[in-house]
Amino acid sequence: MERTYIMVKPDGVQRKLTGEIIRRFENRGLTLVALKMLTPKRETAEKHYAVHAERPFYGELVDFVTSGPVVAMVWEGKDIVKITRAMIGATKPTEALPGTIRGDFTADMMSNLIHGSDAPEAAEDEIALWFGEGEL
Ligand code: D4T
Repeated sequence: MERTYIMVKPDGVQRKLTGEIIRRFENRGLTLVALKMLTPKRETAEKHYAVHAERPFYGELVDFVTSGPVVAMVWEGKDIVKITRAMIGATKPTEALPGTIRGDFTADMMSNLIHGSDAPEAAEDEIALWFGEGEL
């Protein structure tokens, strides 16, 4: 079964949207298989966003995601990556449709509440980065 890595970012935790986000995924019938709260280490956040290392927003992005507790989760289901990405909404605020998590709760590109893996292969790498063997 396909798995994905979902993370409620520090702004989502501070705004008390963790329950709302989990509720949406559970209502859809998706399966939560692992969950923990942690304040990310800089090294983990740098690896997670390594694809953006050369982009001008990289430093701010790593600062942001390490600024407080996040809720790290693994969700499972058929086509889970595509389904959760559709429910999360687009990265650009102008393209995040109403009805999506970003489209309903944020209009900011950086403080965008939630991360979801963008491909099954990326999901497996991210799950291995954020969770130890015994945590799954
Ligand atoms: P994440 O990875 O956090 O789930 O977000 P997305 O998958 O939707 O978007 P992304 O990886 O392209 O970007 C990661 C993160 O960086 C912020 N960002 C992105 C930004 O501040 N300025 C930018 O120009 C881009 C492309 C927003 C999300």
